[in-house]
Amino acid sequence: ESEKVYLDLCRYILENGVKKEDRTGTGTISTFGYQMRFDLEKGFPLLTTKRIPFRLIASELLWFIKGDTNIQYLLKHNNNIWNEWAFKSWVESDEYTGPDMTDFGLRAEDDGEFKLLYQEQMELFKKRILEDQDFAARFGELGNVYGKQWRDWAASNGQSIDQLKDVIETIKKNPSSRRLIVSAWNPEDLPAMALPPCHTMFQFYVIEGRLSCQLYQRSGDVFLGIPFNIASYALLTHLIAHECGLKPGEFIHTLGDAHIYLNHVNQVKEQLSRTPNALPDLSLNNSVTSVFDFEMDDIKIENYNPHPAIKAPVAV
Ligand code: DHF
Ligand code: TMP
Repeated sequence: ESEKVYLDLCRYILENGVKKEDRTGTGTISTFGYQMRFDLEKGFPLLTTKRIPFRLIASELLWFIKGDTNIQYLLKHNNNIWNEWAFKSWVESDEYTGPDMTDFGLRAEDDGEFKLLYQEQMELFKKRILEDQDFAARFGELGNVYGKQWRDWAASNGQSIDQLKDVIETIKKNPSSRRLIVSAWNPEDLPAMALPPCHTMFQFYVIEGRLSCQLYQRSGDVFLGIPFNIASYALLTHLIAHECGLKPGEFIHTLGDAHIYLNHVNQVKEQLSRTPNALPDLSLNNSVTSVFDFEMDDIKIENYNPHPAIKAPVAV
């Protein structure tokens, strides 16, 4: 089963990783340069050694595909995975007058009283993003993140480049092309992003009627982020293959700084003690033909039999 390559990555870092300080102050064990291959014909790579909430992955991907960069869309889909990074810019703004939220991620971990205060502010923030359009426009925005770069890259001549649409057109017209690339890494825009893109660029490859995708991810949170990233790019590859009349081939995941946060080590060990089950299947609504028309109800995971979820704090 192809989940083994992920478990091998976890084992590799536990055994060979080196302690490394990081931006969030949490600390990691890290390695540089690692590659995993997933054969998409052998099942959909949604991990079974812990339950992964697939609907969060699907709604995040549809958000990217729509070119949206505001967390309001995610909140409407009950998806909370990007809240902390929008909340951060809110509590650091002049308009915020509530209790001090400096380093809320770290402090919520070791101060129970503060955690309650933080959760209360976060709930108020979410409610306001959903109910107040003007507030959402100013503080739900993550800046020029993935959706913006994929669909509306600002060119120096003032025009906009739809990289995703262009790459799909080229896959159809010229599948042997070696230039099937989408880049989220826009150096000019980095200051205008809540988080510089982790999945920085991806390339497609067509051979014998199969569409493969390789992602270069500059920074990978092996326990929390990577399982989402694997499933997200596997889903994107399926969606594009579906539109182009191709079969899905391989997803190749190439990592730069691959790290396990020090407060995830016990969770990783627990996960490694479990035996993987068969991978699930992906089912797409055949009446939808364009990648740009998919909605949540058109995307289903079947035969998913995971072990229970394992909780871990996300480093902000
Ligand atoms: N920062 C860090 N430090 N690691 C990340 O993985 C990360 N990922 C981001 C943004 N910033 C990040 C976007 N993607 C979760 C998963 C992916 C993700 C953000 C968060 C996460 O917390 N997953 C939980 C379940 C969350 C839920 O059920 O709402 C998990 O257990 O997988
Ligand atoms: P960094 O910008 O300092 O590298 O921090 C980003 C952290 O978020 C890092 O731990 C990697 C993680 N991450 C993922 O693993 N996958 C993702 O999709 C995103 C957005 C972040």
